[in-house]
Amino acid sequence: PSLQFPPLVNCAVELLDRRVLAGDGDRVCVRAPGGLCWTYRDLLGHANRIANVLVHELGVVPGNRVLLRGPNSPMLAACWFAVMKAGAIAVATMPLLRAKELGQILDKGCVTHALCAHALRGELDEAVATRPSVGQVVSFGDPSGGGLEAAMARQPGEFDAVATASDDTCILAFTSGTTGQPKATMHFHRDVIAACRCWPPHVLRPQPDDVFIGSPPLAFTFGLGGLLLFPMSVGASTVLLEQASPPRLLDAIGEFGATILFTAPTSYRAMAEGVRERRLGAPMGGPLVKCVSAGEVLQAATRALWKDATGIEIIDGIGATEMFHIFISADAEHARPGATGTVVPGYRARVVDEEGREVPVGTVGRLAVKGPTGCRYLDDSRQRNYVGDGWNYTGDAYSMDADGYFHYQSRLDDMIVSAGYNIGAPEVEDALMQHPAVAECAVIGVPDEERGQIVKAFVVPRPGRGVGELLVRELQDFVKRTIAPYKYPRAVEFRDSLPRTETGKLQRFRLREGKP
Ligand code: 3UK
Repeated sequence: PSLQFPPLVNCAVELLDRRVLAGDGDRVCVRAPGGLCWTYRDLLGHANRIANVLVHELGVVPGNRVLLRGPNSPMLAACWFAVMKAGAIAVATMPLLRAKELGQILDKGCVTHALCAHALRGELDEAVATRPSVGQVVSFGDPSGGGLEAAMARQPGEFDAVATASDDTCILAFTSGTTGQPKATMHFHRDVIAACRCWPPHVLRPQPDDVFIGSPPLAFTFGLGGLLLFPMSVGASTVLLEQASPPRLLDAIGEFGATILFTAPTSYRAMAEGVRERRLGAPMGGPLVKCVSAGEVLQAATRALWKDATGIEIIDGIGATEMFHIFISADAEHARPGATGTVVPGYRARVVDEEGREVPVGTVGRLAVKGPTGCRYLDDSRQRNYVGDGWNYTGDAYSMDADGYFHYQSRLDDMIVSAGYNIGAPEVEDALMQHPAVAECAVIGVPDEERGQIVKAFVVPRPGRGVGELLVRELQDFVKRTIAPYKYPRAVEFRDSLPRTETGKLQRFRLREGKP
């Protein structure tokens, strides 16, 4: 697929209007629990009405930043397409954000308008109260009527999309923040289309009759691509769930006959317990064919657990908000346990040292990536620090093997240095996960006078496992037998749960700060 774009491109027209014009208007596009089912023509009509509300009732002009807020739902998807068609810029926010964080986003993003699910108004209203620059906040899904739906009823279902330039910004994506500081990245109309033409056709290879489902929020580019743009790019359908906890997701896969699943490693681990009896995987006669994991390292133990329970080999992929979506990945046939995969066609990737020079095969260094979708930070100082010569320097330590497979080591700031040894936290976690008493675990370096740092493990035991000194010693011996002995955790603490972001990422900084 071409990565060259004409000067004028509107991504909503490419993905939605053209699909209806091409005769796919009656195909099912979006479904949700409760029986809601929209065809491509329905979604286009709703998006057009919302675009008319934005432009004719709220005074949105091209380039305005419109905040979007809601759990995953067909209405949120319609709002997203409306913002695109109006030539405005979508600033989508994670559902769990509080007033303080929303305030930072409103300020940084220079937001002027907001479309917000009724149930999530509280925190937004609090943030907007002290910010007169945000002119209009309109609710959808208000059970007492009114709001966006009432305004839509006054508007026609046709709207001529604004003729945006292919390199007009259409998305301000805020990173989910494993370090606590949200960063904003910009994406253009052409980036949205480029993302649909790189990883999906080369690795996922979806078909028009596929049914997509998953947990990542549409406010996270992993979810926006996986659960909205990629299914629509082939005329497939998607299921948008307001609640996608592991048990609900399992129920919904069966209920909707989902064939392609997107979620994070922690969710695969949690679902592996309940999935076996349901026989959801195609190798066991169920509907599910492809399972995608991203957002965090996929441990070999998690891959094996899921394969054992469903018969399905997970498709791992590393992506980033900065790059919009996945740029290193492997399909099920090419998956190698312990490796994320090879570079996705359209991208280039290499491992470099501190001076930006490529390091030899097998050497650990910083992952650098270049491609059609990244990276433009909203603020210049970040851009200077992270991007050079078109290369995007990620925060990840990787090595590349002779076959071009990239092996994740750790986040650069998570590398533990103990008595002169470099130890990647995920490697120790992977070893611990193979022990039957361990449900979840996290490893950090803690200061130590003698060794500089020592390896400390936080372990969530499986239900019914007694914890104590005996298990500590057993886990330590187990790690020593599984990987190089000097990597074993000298300290072990048991926990009921681990701190994670809304996107399933472990927040190691919280463990380092000693926060629960
Ligand atoms: C980590 C992974 C190991 C890695 C994302 C797919 O996660 C996404 O974006 P974020 O900006 O975070 C990026 C960082 O997350 N990571 C992501 N995937 C993997 N580490 N293996 C993986 N498979 O540290 C990376 O730098 O929140 C993922 C698509 C779109 C995305 N935005």
